[in-house]
Formats: sequence, C-alpha cells, structure tokens
Amino acid sequence: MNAEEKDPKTVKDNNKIEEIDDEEEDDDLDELEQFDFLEAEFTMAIVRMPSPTLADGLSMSGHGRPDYSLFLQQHLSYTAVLRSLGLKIVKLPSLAEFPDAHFVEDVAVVTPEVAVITRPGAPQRLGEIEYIREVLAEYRPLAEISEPGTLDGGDVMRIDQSVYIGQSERTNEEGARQLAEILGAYGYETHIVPLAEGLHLKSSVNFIGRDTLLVTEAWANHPLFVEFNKVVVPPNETYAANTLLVNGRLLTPMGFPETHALLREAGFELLEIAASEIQKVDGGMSCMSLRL
Ligand code: CIR
Repeated sequence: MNAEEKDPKTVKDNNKIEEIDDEEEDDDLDELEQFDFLEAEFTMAIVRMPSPTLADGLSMSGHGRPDYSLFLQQHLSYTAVLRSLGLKIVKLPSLAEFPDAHFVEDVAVVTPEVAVITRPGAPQRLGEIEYIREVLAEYRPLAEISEPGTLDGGDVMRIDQSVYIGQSERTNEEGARQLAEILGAYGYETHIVPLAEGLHLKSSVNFIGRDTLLVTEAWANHPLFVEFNKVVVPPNETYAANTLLVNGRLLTPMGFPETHALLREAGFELLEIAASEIQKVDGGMSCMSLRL
C-alpha cells in the first residue's frame, strides 16, 4: 500500500490542518516584525468563544439584546487585533450554560507570578471558574478567592507593582482583602477602592500607558490617582473609558469620537473595534481576554 492508498482522507486532513497552522504562524511573525520596536508586555491572550446563548447574559445597558452573529464578528475582530499585536491566541470553546463566559477577564487575575481564580460576584457566573482553572494551571501557579469573598477581574487594575481593587456590587470587602493578601505576598502594593457607581472599576478607570489614566469625570480628581496624568472621557461617552492597553497600542470601542480625539491629541495610537453588541451585555475591551 502506498501512502495515498493507506488513508487518503487522514493524510489530506492532516495536511489541511498543518496548512492552517503554518499560515497563522506566518501571520503572527509578520505582525511581530511590524511591532518589534515596542516593548511587548504580553505574549498571549486567552479568549473564550461566545455562545449562541449570549443574549441571555447579564445586562444593565438598556441597549437591547445583542445579535449573535454580529457579536461573533466583533469578537473575531477583537482577537485578530490582539494577534496583530504579537499575542498568541488561546481560544477556549463556548459554554452554552454560561452566557457571560466569553468575558474571561472576570474569572481570573493573572500577574507574571500567579493566576488567582476569582469567585465572581454574580451567582449566575460562579460556575465559570471550573472551566478556567485547568487552562491557567498550564501557565501559572494558582491561587483562589474563597467564600465568602467575591471578586470579578473587571475590578482589578494592575499598573506595574501596584494593584487597584474596586469594591463593587460584584467584588465584596472580603474578596478584595483576599486578593490584596495573595498579591501582597508577591510584593505588590495593593489599594482597595470602593465604587460609588458602575459595574466594575475598569468600567471607569483604565491605565493607558505613559503614566496616564483614562477616567470618567467621577474619577478625575480621586485622591488615590493624583500622581497620574488623566484623559477624561466626556459624560456622553463613558463606555469608551474601558479602553485596553496592549503592547503599546490602545484597543478602544468604535463610535466615541470625542474620547478618541482627546487620546490622539495626547499622542496615543488607537485601534478601534466595533463593539455595539458587546456593549449591549455590558462587556468591553478588557473583559474579553486574559493577557499573559
Ligand atoms: C456581567 O454582567 O457579568 C457581564 N454581562 C459583563 C461582564 C463585563 N466584564 C468586564 O467588563 N470585566
């Protein structure tokens, strides 16, 4: 029997798989060359495919139910942009019973030293942690937030060796305290900051590089952040505050021209991503990936 007779289908399928892998790697290399002048903080992003049940996700936005296929397209553009910034994408399968599970940021806090599995504050999302634990165990030693603590990753903003933890409707005092203790043991300086409004801390405050925070007006004069420069998001564009710094570029939702003009004037380079459907279920740029 020659190779073709042996199992033509397997041979053909294997080739096809290899072809796709090679193509993706070539793309990654091209993009890496394009951005090799940057200090690449992140080399990998973990994302989870959205489920057809995603319109049942938690939402306070009042913008209606998201369209599944448009959401998929927007998620695809988001991962393509991360890949173009030199990140290898680890794509996890969708979880139909957890319509918010593609918002992977909330189930873990990852630093270079440790991955802390959270206890999401929304009871409907608690089960998601079972599906991230073994994935992260491949990349980091694990720690966990335990009952009665609750914590969503969206409430955690790390800037070098400082970690700001929002105490919100999702993150309780005990969850914030536990995270501060875990990261404190690795030398991080931690700050717990109660939120007066908004879903998560990073719904309103995000580090965008060059000692600068992108903030909503409510946070513009917060004493905890006096040492930072600020770009203040206009009140009609607060959704744009969740803009994400990745390897020197800012991923920002499309359709917020005043914020984008302020950022460009300040010298930041933007990559705009259509996010209409993501916004409908209160998601944003940071929550759709875990960056490592
Ligand atoms: C939720 O309410 O949990 C989801 N619908 C949205 C989570 C967004 N997460 C984030 O910004 N970190």
